[in-house]
Amino acid sequence: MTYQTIIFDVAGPVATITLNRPDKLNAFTEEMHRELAAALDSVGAADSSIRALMLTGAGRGFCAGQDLGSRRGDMAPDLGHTLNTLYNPLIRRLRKLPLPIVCAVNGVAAGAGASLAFACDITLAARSASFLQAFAKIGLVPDSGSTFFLPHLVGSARARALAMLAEKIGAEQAMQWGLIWQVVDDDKLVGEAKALALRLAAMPTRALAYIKRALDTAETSTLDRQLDLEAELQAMAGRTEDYREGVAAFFEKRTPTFKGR
Ligand code: T3D
Repeated sequence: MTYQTIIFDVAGPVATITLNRPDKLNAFTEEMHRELAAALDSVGAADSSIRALMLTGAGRGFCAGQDLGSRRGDMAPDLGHTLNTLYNPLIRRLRKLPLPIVCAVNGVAAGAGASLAFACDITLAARSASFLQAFAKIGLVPDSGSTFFLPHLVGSARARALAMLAEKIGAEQAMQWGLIWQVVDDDKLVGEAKALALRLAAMPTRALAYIKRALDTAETSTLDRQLDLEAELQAMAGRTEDYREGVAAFFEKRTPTFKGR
């Protein structure tokens, strides 16, 4: 498939998706949603040999959320429909993808662009990047998971101020508040994100997928339910080839070679 709004690149076990509408700071269009869905489906396909995904943006922005070009004028579009058919499936696809996702936020992440960064597993940001809950500025409600991610990541007080005041915060502050994992010098961002994706791709992929599932479930669970889920997931992890390899490598005092099986 050829893509117009994203760049989809596969190098060994790592796939990279680059949002590619730099003149609009990679704002979402329907076409971009369709292309992202297709790329994510191919990455997550049962016969795929990809074991980690990296997501970033082209140019000086990461993603400015919905392209407002199609929202101008005297009209009342059904935004619930857009969320149900485009944004929510995207966030669900990312969270359910049975692979680790590294996000490299190369510039401003605004509106649903910020939600996208928070939905990934490990998010790095360039020192010059910023995060903006732009929604209230245009009369909207944070979406694409932001009302869920924000309070879980930074607590209620900061979540409310970020969502209501719609003030931009820098990458350093985002890291200090726990919105992202690490800040990296601008010129090192892509290299570090690729290295991290490669490192994750050499890890026991199925165990990483189960970790994703356990942590996602924990956000709305109880200790009792988590204990049951951990037992279920550990039973599956214990049947993997990678687990046998991990234990064998431990006793043979060597680095394990995981195959993602
Ligand atoms: O509608 C639905 O379906 C519901 C779903 C909603 C999800 C959402 O994401 S709603 C939130 C939408 N996004 C925004 O409100 C953010 C709008 N953008 C900005 O606030 C600013 O552009 C930024 C803070 C992100 C960056 O500011 P700055 O000063 O660095 O750049 P700029 O000059 O504003 O933007 C550069 C260009 O990108 C500019 O185009 P031009 O004038 O050079 O031709 C600007 O218009 C364009 N651009 C930036 N964001 C968007 C955009 N064009 C269309 N849509 C955008 N969201």
